[in-house]
Formats: sequence, structure tokens, C-alpha cells
Amino acid sequence: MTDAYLGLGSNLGDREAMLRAAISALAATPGVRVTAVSSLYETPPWGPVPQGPYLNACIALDTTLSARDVLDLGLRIERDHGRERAIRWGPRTLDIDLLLYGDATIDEEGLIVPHPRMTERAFVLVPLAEIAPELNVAGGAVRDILAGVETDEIRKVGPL
Ligand code: X6L
Ligand code: MG
Ligand code: MG
Repeated sequence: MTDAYLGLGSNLGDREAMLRAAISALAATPGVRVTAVSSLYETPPWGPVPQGPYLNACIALDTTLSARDVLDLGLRIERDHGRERAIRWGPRTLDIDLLLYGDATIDEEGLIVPHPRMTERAFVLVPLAEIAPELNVAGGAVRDILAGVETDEIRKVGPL
């Protein structure tokens, strides 16, 4: 069994329903146990594409699946929830990112773990710090890395 952490996001459609549906689909998968779910956060869009605000959350899994299988599972659930890849970094109904897979370091086609940008993104760090403040990433605890990023515009919406 491996502990994995996923980042979830949505800024199109019924955003909260998308995130709930994603968690249900993950939890219903053989070999996957959802062990922690963060609160839901509304976050300003980050990146070069102007778009609407996101709802973001993070979850922890205990899984017998490989990192590649977790990635593929997330991509399949995204497609099942209307994800279209029209514009790179553009708006999406559902985004499921593999952030961490145990203490594995992986650099393969389409699969980089730990997620290379997670330590710069408050929309990942805030929900992740809620479920795993002591978790070590990029040489520091999530809570310590979070202390160095701007979180003013991130608002807790409620439980997921
Ligand atoms: C220069 C170039 C500066 C690219 C930033 C940042 C690209 C973030 C992609 C970037 C750059 C991303 C979410 C989001 C996106 C999300 C919020 C991405 C992918 N996903 N904003 N923007 N939540 N709040 O889940 O993260 S696009
Ligand atoms: Mg993402
Ligand atoms: Mg993604």
C-alpha cells in the first residue's frame, strides 16, 4: 500500500458537484481507499489564461495501484466528467493531479512526481496543509512551505 496525495480542481459547471463526484469515483475504485479529504477552497485563477475562480481541494489515498495507474484513473475520471482539453491551462470541469506517490520520484512521459509546481501553488498548499501539515515535500514540511506563499485570496468554502 502506498500513500498518495491528489489535488482536485474545477472552474466550470457545478464545481462542487464535480469534486464530490471525483472523490466518489476514486473511492469506488478497487485498490483505492480515500483516507483524508480537505475542505473546499475557492481560489483565484492562477496562470496565463484569464478564467473564472476555482474550487480546489486535496485528498489522500492509500492504494495498491501504481503511480501510472493512479494518473490514468484520474485522467479517465476527468474525461467521464466532461473534461475537454481545448486550451492549455484553460478552464476545466475537473482536474485531478497526482501530487505525491509515497516517497517516489518519477520522471516519465506524462508522469512527474512530486508534482514539480506544487510547492509554488497556494491553491494546492492550503488544502494539502489541512490534511498533511507535517508531510515532507521538496525538503520541507508542507506547513512551512505554505508559510512562504501568498494565501490572502483563498477562501474556505466548507467541508467536502
Ligand atoms: C507562467 C506560466 C506563470 C504558467 C504561471 C500556473 C500554468 C498554473 C499553469 C503558469 C501556470 C498553472 C488551477 C488554476 C490552473 C487550479 C487555480 C496551473 C494549471 N489550474 N488556478 N490554474 N486552481 N486557482 O486548480 O495550475 S491551470
Ligand atoms: Mg492542475
Ligand atoms: Mg491536471
